[in-house]
Amino acid sequence: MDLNAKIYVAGHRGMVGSAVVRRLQKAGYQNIVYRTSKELDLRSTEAVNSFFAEEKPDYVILAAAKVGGIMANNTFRADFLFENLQIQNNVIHASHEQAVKKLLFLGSSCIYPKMAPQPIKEEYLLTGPLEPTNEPYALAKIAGLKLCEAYRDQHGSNFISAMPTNLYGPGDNYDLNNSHVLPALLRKFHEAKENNTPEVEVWGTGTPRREFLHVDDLADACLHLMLHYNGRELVNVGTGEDLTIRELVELVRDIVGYTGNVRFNTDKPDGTPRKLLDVSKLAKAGWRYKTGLPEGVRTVYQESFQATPIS
Ligand code: GFB
Repeated sequence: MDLNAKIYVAGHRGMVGSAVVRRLQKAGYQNIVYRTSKELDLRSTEAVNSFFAEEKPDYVILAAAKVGGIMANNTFRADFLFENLQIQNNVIHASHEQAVKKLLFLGSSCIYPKMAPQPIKEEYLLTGPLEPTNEPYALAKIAGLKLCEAYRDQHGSNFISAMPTNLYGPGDNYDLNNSHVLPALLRKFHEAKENNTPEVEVWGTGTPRREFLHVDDLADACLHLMLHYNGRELVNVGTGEDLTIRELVELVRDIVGYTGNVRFNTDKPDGTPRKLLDVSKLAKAGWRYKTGLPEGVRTVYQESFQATPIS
């Protein structure tokens, strides 16, 4: 990928896409193209085809998706399945039509079976039933990575797929109904501290385990894969370390400095009990994460709540 190559980053305004753009710019890439969703509706086949015919990107990083936390996934089930299928079908097919040299498709660790052995190796895909709260999203992502494999098999396309673990970082979604757990906890504890609220509600039992990766590390891994990985098999991207939601709650509470009570609302879903990724494949390809969770959460808290408060 030479520094003048034209790289299309789909989803450049999202947390992942914006981190990818920052990482590419830092590496000196000069010719990054992107469109806002107003300028280009990725759910429209016609619009995507005209965009690709006009721009003819050399490389594509597909970071556009409809995403959200456990509640959003479980509530907007049709949207998560349908819109993600539309976006990825359009972008992957147009990349094939325009002979894109290489495409990176981004999935999620929720593609693996709910009861997969831990840590989860890439080969455990499709060996058991999915976690029901995010089955529609997971099915869309499985279809996406299989589409990449199929274009490779049928046409020799260099389309690769990476499966990141739970992500956090700048530009995260802090809407309490739709967000993931980490931004939700930051916001809940921050507001409770500001308002002297005696108790904060946390969802589920606190026993599920989750792994968290700073999005800048994911962006670094994406560049690494674009430069060094051309395999058919998907690649897990994570830290290889996890903690319970209860431990995460303690960590975030300490960083924010909230001293009130925490109540676990067990009427809310827990989701999958554990989804720790086996990251040895990526380690063999020469990549490791840099930002530890306490450091990452501290930075995000400072940047998102103390420098420019979330409104
Ligand atoms: O991050 P999260 O929404 O998604 O929830 P998943 C992780 C865990 O945190 C669950 C608990 O056990 C939640 O019950 N939790 C506790 C909370 N308090 C809260 C809270 O205030 N907000 C939220 N959101 N959770 C998503 C999938 O699963 O992860 C997607 O639905 C995707 O498909 C994404 O894979 C990475 O880790 O359960």
